Amino acid sequence: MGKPNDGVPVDRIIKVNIKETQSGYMLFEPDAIQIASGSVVRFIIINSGALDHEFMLGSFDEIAKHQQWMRKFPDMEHEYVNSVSIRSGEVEELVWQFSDATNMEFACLIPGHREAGMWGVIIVHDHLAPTRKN
Ligand SMILES: [Cu+2]
Repeated sequence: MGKPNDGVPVDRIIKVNIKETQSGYMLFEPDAIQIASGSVVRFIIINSGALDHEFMLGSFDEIAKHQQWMRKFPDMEHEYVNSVSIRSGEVEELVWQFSDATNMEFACLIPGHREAGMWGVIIVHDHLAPTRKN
């Protein structure tokens, strides 16, 4: 899975844009990202929407569990090392060191947002060079 950056240099910067469509979808662009195992990635998350959003990284299981929890306690303040909040019009960063090859998810777990499209997949590969560009 991985962990927050512990000071090692970043291998790659990935920009993720958040947008809301007129038909009610809320989307991450891109929504599928391939990453080399062992690499350190700085995600730059740009909230182009009118609402505040979140970017949370985790296994599919972790994201599903956290989504249940957010439904029960929608107003609870929370802070996690694998999550960042991005207010409308703002830009935030999350640095993550990926470990082994696996599939992960990123999502916004504000109630209703993941259902409106705010999720994507991260495929962590062994065979990608760490410096590979998009
Ligand atoms: Cu959201």
